[in-house]
Amino acid sequence: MPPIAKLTKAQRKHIPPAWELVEGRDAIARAFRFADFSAAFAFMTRVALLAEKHDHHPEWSNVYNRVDVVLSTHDARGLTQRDLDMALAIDKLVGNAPMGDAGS
Ligand code: H2B
Repeated sequence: MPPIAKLTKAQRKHIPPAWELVEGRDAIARAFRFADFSAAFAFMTRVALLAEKHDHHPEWSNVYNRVDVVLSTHDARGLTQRDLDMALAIDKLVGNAPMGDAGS
């Protein structure tokens, strides 16, 4: 992958609203909650396919029905357009699924 610039202050206004900045590092996070483990893992499988397609991979953890996703571009040591694209693609996956959002 070619080098990519970190997001400017102006570009950061376009961070999708469901995502929050992580304290202490240049990254964004969103917590998802699902009906059960099976639904959570199905979501992770779909995100994994997206990650391979985008060649951009999340940091995440899963406990039963909860999936915590952190996005940051390791090659740039911070947030880039790749993270925004990935966040939007993940948001699109969950759509309006009733249990797709764990809130904050
Ligand atoms: N994912 C993330 N989150 N950041 C990266 O810098 C990154 C990645 N780089 N996935 C990709 C893979 C790189 O290592 C490969 C070689 O393209």
